[in-house]
Amino acid sequence: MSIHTLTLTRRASALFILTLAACGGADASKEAAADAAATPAVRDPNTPVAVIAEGLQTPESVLWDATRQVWYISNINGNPPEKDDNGYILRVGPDGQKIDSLPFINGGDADVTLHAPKGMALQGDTLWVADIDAVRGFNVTSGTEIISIDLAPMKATFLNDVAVGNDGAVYITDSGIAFGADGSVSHPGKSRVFAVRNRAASEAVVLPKESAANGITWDAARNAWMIVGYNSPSIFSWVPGAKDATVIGTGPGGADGLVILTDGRAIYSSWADSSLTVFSNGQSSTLRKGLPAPADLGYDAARNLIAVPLFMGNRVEIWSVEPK
Ligand SMILES: [Ca+2]
Ligand SMILES: [Ca+2]
Repeated sequence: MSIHTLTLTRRASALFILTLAACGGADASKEAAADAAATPAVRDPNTPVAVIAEGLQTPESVLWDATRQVWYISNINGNPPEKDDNGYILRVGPDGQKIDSLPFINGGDADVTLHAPKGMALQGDTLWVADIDAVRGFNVTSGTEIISIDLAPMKATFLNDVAVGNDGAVYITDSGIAFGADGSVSHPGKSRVFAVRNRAASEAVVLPKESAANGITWDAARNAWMIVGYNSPSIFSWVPGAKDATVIGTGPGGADGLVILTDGRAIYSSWADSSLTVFSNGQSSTLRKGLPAPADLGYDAARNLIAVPLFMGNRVEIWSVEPK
């Protein structure tokens, strides 16, 4: 299997070169190429900066590692709740370049268990990954599985997003959902957030029934967690230690990935209207549409890039999001 094929879309500079080459021959082409090299390409806001188009099977989450300058992409490979031990995590370079000839972390390997990896978070040299009813820790350099924390005894059914708190704990959402043979969604579990401290899990907060907690991120300005649900239009805030979450706004629903930009705006993906939606000053507004089944977002703050895994399309698009 070919793991990677990369499609870079540098439309502005490429078109410029092609146009001049057609008009002016080889010399003009060389000059244009020199100009393009000297001047950063102007980003077309309606074209992704990069597209990772092959080697992906049901990608759910993308995570940017600023230290190592790589994107991690989790691939469910099959049904999201199925324990088939064939999930995998790929690494690609800053512009989506191939790094690994085989998946970096592969459920197919004898010493790795990985069924349907979803959200990821980095803590030191540990890459935490949500995997149905377990959260697994891998060494981020070697890919070796270090630890697996089983949340099945606490009746987790659909662990989804992972984030590291400023208290050093690892927070994991549980959507609490299950899928029937006909694809119908039921809610046998709670919509909630787990905290893992010193390898011990506890229930941090329970959200409204059937909201299907999904994306979670720390909101430093609010000194609270922000959480969105796949089955709720509500945007939740939870202050650590508080008994309940509160609703701080609404959006289109079907929410999945959630990031907060350096300018303080939150951006989340919505399956309901195939969008990236901005949440700012208590209001949701559409940033970009035309992104079907957009799952858990990656964010490179230094380059103002958001990576969007298109769950049904087996591709990841990296978009430029300029700060305000
Ligand atoms: Ca799988
Ligand atoms: Ca998710």
